[in-house]
Amino acid sequence: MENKALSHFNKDVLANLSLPSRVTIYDSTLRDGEQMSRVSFRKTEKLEIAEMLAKIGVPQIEAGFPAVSEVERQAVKEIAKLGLKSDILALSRTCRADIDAALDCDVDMVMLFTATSELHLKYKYMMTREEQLAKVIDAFDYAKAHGLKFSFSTEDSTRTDIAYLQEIFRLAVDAGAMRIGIADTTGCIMPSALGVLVKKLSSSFDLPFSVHLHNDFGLGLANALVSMENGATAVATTINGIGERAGNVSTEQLAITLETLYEIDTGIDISRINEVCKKVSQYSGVPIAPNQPWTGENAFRHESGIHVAAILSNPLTYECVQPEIIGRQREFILGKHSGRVAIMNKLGSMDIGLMEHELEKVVTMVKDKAQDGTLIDDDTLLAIVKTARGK
Ligand code: HCA
Repeated sequence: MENKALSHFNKDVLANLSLPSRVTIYDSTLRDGEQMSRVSFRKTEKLEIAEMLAKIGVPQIEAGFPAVSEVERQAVKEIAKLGLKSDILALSRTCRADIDAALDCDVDMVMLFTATSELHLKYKYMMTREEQLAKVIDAFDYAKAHGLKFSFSTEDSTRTDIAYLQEIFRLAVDAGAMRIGIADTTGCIMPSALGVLVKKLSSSFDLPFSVHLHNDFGLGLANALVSMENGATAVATTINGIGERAGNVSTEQLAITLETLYEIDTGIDISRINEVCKKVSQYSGVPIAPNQPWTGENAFRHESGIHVAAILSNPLTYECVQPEIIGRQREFILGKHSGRVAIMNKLGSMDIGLMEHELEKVVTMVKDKAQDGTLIDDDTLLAIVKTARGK
């Protein structure tokens, strides 16, 4: 289906951006998503979610953090054994015990990470930079000695000084990391500042560059986009944006934005992503808000009489992405903002024809009845029609 989402302002700006031809979305629903308070997937649910993600073409799945527990390790192991077409990744701290647990799972890539900010070094690790560098070098040597494919990222990177990030990434690059990246662990960086940071770091090394972002300020998606405009080629996401605290960048929002606004290939079939969102909502117990972009029940619902009349003439008037593109359907709702055209359209779909004076009455009665927020469903409308006809 033709993409009609682009405004001419977007087109003008896109023409001057240097964007990657492909962005790798690595979905962390099963790892950071499950770190959300009260979320705990059963192993069977994890396997099913991984299969669904692979089926819709998510290129990489961060399946878990094997060192967390034996149960976690078994789940990652079984996901890796499924033979899915997505690459399966596992998270690991930069220590031998974690690497051993990840090795045991036989995943496609192990994601080594360590926290680099002074705050984390002093209060979490109680370690100096020199001690940290020695630890990281040992982990890289151990990974290499075991023929491990690994990436390396730094936690709390957005509160770390850039020279230290460059120093530690140099070690990872020299040790043969497949990808390097940063995490905005507390979701505290502004888009414009992140753009500067990503540009400096990604242009310092000839390696794919990833970002893992949190949504504490609601800036996750904006930060993902600005990262990509400045050299990032991989973004961590979670279905429905679930994750620690306010969560992560949502897989569906990023995929739909890249495919429609940026016209960048993600490999993901966005027409089937809604099914995965519903399943993850069911298994995580985290409901999808009615106004959630693209997947919320209101995302393609229209009530205002002005909107409905215009959409009936051309849907683009009030929709930039057509619901069919993401496997959904448009809905017209009758309520207190409804107008003649919307009501006539609804009556037409129910094969009900009215005289002009009857229609006038129905319009007034629909608006009156809906004043307190009551939704006018088919039965209510039929009752109103009967009254208007004097029956
Ligand atoms: C966490 C770690 C992390 C980063 C993981 C990564 C974060 O706090 O659980 O580097 O890929 O947000 O810092 O998810």
